[in-house]
Amino acid sequence: MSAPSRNQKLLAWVDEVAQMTRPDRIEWCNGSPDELDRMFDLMVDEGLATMLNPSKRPGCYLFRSDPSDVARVENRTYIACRNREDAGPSNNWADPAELKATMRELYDGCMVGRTMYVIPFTMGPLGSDISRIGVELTDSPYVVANMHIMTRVGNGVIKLLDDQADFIPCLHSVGKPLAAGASDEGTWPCAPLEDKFISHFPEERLIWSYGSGYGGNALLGKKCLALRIASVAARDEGWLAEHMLILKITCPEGKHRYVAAAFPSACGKTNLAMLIPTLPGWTVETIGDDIAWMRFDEEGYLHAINPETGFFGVAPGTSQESNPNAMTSIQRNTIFTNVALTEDQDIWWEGIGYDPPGELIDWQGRVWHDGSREPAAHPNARFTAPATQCPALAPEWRDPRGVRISAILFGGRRPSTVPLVHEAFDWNHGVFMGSSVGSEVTAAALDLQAGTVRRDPMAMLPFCGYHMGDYFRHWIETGARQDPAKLPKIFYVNWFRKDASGRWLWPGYGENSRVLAWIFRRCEGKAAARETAIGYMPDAAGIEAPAGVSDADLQELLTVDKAGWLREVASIREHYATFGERLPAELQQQLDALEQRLLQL
Ligand code: GTP
Ligand code: SPV
Ligand code: MN
Repeated sequence: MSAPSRNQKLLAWVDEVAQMTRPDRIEWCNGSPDELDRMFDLMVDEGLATMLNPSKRPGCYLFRSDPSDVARVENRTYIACRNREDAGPSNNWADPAELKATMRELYDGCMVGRTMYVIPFTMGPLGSDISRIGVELTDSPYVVANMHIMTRVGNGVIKLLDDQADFIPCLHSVGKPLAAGASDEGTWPCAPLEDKFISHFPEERLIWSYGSGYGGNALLGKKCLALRIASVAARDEGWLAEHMLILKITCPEGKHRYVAAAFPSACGKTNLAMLIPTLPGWTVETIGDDIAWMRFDEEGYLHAINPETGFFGVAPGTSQESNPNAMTSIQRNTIFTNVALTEDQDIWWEGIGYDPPGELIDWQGRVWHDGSREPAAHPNARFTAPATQCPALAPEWRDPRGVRISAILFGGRRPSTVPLVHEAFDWNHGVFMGSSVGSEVTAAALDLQAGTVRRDPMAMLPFCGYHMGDYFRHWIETGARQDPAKLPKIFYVNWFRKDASGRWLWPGYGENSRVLAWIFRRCEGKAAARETAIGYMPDAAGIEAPAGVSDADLQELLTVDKAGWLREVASIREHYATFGERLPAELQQQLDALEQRLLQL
């Protein structure tokens, strides 16, 4: 097929990569439904995909990946910039020239026996000045299919490229060349762990990924472009690229506001974005569930877009009870990866809300019975579903101007200390809150001491493409340029409090609407708050308690635990020390001032 583009930079790059990787053929993607069907047919033929029961899940396919290729690989993820210091303490650094030399050897002939797909895509609505164009070259039809759902692929982008629009080159290979005439024959193609590289060259706005076919490692528009590369562009250009959901909330009187929220991976963004309020008269609609690109407009208000067009959501735990909107979203046209298969060709996972209907095939293709020791679905099994299938999707989700953000929420899993909700005194105090976000881990999870907190500033620890100290400074400076009266209010929420016996103090999910309502009223200047050492907080009367939450529980959820917070201060001090001189003095001052306020209690 001749190349359907006149973009010289693009043509030259495709040519150069083809000479290095030597695919059998090159195919330009147009984003059409036919193309998507063809990818699925191809993968069904090769035994990589299973078509699910068309009367239960029309247009749905199941994939089982390799056990070495089930999640992002943070220790194989690199930020390759000239100076090591610019990558900061939270990133793996590599010298760009050395990393390229290593990877060129791996890429040499890596697409032999395969097709190289050229995927032109945009992150963000076509023609929005916040949007970015990327082109992914990949030898994985699974990636093509996922990119179809998660991004805007096709002819509209090709047109923009014809006018010589700039683009971010994203090179991807599964790292498994095929012998002449061979096919994958049911084996998920990828390279061994030590050959996997997820590499970013932020100074040239370039992405090179090798050896993994899964999720954020391979769908390069998502974490690689829309967060790691975009965070660097945002710093240089004065905007924000964040790991945040965006939701629309409407109060009983009919007024609406938009809220963005950053929680670490698997800490409830998809759930909050699709929440169904238990509080009568309130509604929540979805704009996005993972990434927000935000920019101040000429009037000084912060606007956000969701650069994606789909949800790549955690499957286990998703049920009619916990997230009905997600369950509806995945009814059709959805890719399932590493979930279990039922006898009637439907999906099943732990926490889906009903018992397995008979014998299953687990995520590794083995027969599985109820009571088997290992989970049937991988804990990071995911669905890829089009956003348009979400019943709660707000119509303005694709508005190129974005939506005006009234409030920014930070949060994580904190069984103790951090109250249900508190509000920052001002922007810099809010940046301080975001910079200190942490999530509690178990000994099993990360080989850390149980009960310790892994700090994940603004939920961006694995996704910030430069020095985190500079990132904090960027947040401070971005706010400082604006009229403080127009800045969004910043809140710190925690749905994960437990009492001494390990019982949840707060039921979460739809009941979180009670906290959103207080936040909404604060934005209107209507809700009362008391000033505490850690920020503004509601009185018990400010939050309507849900069933099962006693007065004493609510009291505990809304109390400042002085001893706990003094330990928190010490822990944040250690966290801050890792950033050295690049930690903004403003944040050190925030921490010192917090300590002083606590000591006066
Ligand atoms: P990524 O897609 O990895 O970025 O994560 P995410 O933040 O979208 O995670 P997701 O919404 O899939 O998180 C799901 C996990 O959070 C599940 O274990 C849920 O049970 C849990 N969760 C979500 N909301 C709540 C809540 O309000 N309370 C409690 N206790 N758990 C919650
Ligand atoms: C996350 O880990 O935060 C995700 C999943 O959203 S992935 O796209 O694989 O990074
Ligand atoms: Mn995420």
